[in-house]
Amino acid sequence: MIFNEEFETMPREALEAIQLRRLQATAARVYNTVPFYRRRFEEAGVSPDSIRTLADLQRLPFTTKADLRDNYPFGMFAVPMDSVTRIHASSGTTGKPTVVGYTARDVQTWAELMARSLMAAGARKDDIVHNAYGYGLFTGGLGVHYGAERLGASVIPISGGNTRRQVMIMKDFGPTILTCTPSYALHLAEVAHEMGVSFQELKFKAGIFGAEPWSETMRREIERTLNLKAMDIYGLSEVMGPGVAVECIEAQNGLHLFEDHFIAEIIHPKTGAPQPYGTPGELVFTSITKEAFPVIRYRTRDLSVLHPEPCRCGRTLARMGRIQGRSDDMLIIRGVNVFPSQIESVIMESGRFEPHYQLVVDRIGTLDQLTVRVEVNEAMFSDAIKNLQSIERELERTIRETLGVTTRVKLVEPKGIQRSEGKAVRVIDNRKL
Ligand code: DLL
Repeated sequence: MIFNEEFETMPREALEAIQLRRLQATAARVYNTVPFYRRRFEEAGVSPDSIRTLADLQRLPFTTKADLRDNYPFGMFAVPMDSVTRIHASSGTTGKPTVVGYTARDVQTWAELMARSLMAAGARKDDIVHNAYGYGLFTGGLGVHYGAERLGASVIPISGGNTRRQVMIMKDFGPTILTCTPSYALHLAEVAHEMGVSFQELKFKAGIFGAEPWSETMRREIERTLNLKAMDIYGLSEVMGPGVAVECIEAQNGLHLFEDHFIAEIIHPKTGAPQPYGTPGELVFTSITKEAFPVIRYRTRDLSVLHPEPCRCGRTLARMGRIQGRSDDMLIIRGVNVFPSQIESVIMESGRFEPHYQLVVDRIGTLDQLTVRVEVNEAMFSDAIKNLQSIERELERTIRETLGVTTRVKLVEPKGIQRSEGKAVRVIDNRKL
């Protein structure tokens, strides 16, 4: 490790001392500059100087997506607009997006954290980064872009889409690092294959994939088809964008959280009670260095788990487990709770299907029905047309035996599932219509 070793490998007590100092400064700043936080602190009977230890963080109130929406668009900003140099937004599934702002220093901090992320995932200044995250209001494109520049690497700002052209550029420019969503990585591989381009002849050594849930089996599939090492990267606009946590190339086992900038907690998604290390629950973040848009105990709805043990790469930063799903993504099918990522694992484990699937939820009378649409390859489709049904029943049985949930499996012809250029749409919930 050569980048910011100081923060990434320091003893936890030293790191926690920095966190406390930064937390106290952030709490004082939001109290004095954001009317929403002052009101919330007062309602909870806390003032910034009542924060004496890191444990006092738990006395501060949570912030939710609804709070951000109520203050749309700029009501949560902690600096005047003339200090804001960048605005991003995350598209909500319903209604208005969530709007976030950055000062010039925030943009620098973000670039630094993204440079550290790329570094942890194996990128160096002599690398060429093919950045196929979307540029625009989405934080993926520009987030990775600034980080790659900060690292000193060469960045190809290709953005998402126009996939055949991307393949040509990958072939001609010889990029060594691929950054995009995991679903788009698979689509790139598919189009490359159609064009007669093999990833074996491309120069990629690592891919840094995130912005949507994916499973360990999907990682293996991506590593095999794209002939690279695949690392998971996590972040969200409300907290910064990509670069909140990332896997290291050495261990590929959990995402290192940049705790010198963010304090992470795990809480019980229903009761809000803090959970100890090792117990899964909802991730909550407090930003401790942001100027324009600090967040206090922001409830992400993302489900994960935290581990404090140092990693074999040398980092002492806590690690979060791969995101298991979102608490609002959980499907309850006839009383059984199931996350899309669990179904993905079962589909991929069998090794027979393409890594393209979609879950459709309908209400039939008073009962919810889950249809799992899974794509098969050309060979299987022509070959299996006769016994398609028995394959469907078999997968239904495996899903039922593994997850305890009854589904209907529908095999789909090659290319039958729509490809995404950004975040894949895995769940179609017709109950909400
Ligand atoms: O998706 C930021 C990002 C860009 C992360 C590029 C990684 C790479 P939003 O659009 O605000 O920001 O969406 C944030 O996406 O709350 C998670 O539910 C989901 N998400 C992000 N990264 C992962 C991941 C960006 N590695 C929301 N695994 C988050 C699973 C992820 N889900």
